[in-house]
Amino acid sequence: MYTLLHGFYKYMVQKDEYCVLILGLDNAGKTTYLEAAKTRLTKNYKGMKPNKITTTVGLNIGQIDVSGIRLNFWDLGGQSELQSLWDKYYAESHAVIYIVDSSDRDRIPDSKETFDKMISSECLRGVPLLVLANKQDIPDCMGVREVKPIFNKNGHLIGRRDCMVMPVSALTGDGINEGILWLVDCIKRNSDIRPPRNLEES
Ligand code: G3D
Repeated sequence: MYTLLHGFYKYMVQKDEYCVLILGLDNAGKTTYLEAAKTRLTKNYKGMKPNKITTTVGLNIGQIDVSGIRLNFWDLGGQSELQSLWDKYYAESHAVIYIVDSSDRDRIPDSKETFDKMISSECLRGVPLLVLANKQDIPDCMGVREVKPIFNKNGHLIGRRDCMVMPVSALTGDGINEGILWLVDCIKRNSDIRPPRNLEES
């Protein structure tokens, strides 16, 4: 009887767990984005003040429960010497959020080159991709209409995976929920190919 009840309890509280990588050049806003996503989507999470957030060096992690699943975010450092570590995480990931600093036109080619290298990886084949044109609150930044064609250019590298370019401001929080909800749908749809890890709720 105990085994039966325990099995039923496990079934009821079990959550599918997925890993989402947050990538992009240094200063793109990865850490700010993760903090903003946690603040918006986690009950009672107060969040850090923007002036306390420092650029990603190494790895920041965060967890959000949304739409019945658990997302584990890995925000990886974007400095060129740290980019070589990204591919160690590809095989474990279920989705990628790639953050672009839309206010820094000079670094767009660099960001695009890094993006192309990332999506060329076989280990990321078929993984849903959300490209965020961040810092939309800054006047004169590149709008999503300008960013989209640049990052959609190499269709053969993107392949048949779900891919979306969306505007966002990690600082004000505009666009955060929409992006995460879109990604959750894609992750669930792709779960036959990249199945979740099942965990008992802690
Ligand atoms: P990183 O983790 O990708 O390296 P951070 O980037 O999250 O540390 O952000 C780098 C800088 O960009 C920070 O400013 C941060 O406040 C700012 N930033 C991030 N997102 C936005 C945004 O949507 N709008 C604006 N206006 N600024 C943003 P500082 O001054 O601390 O370097």
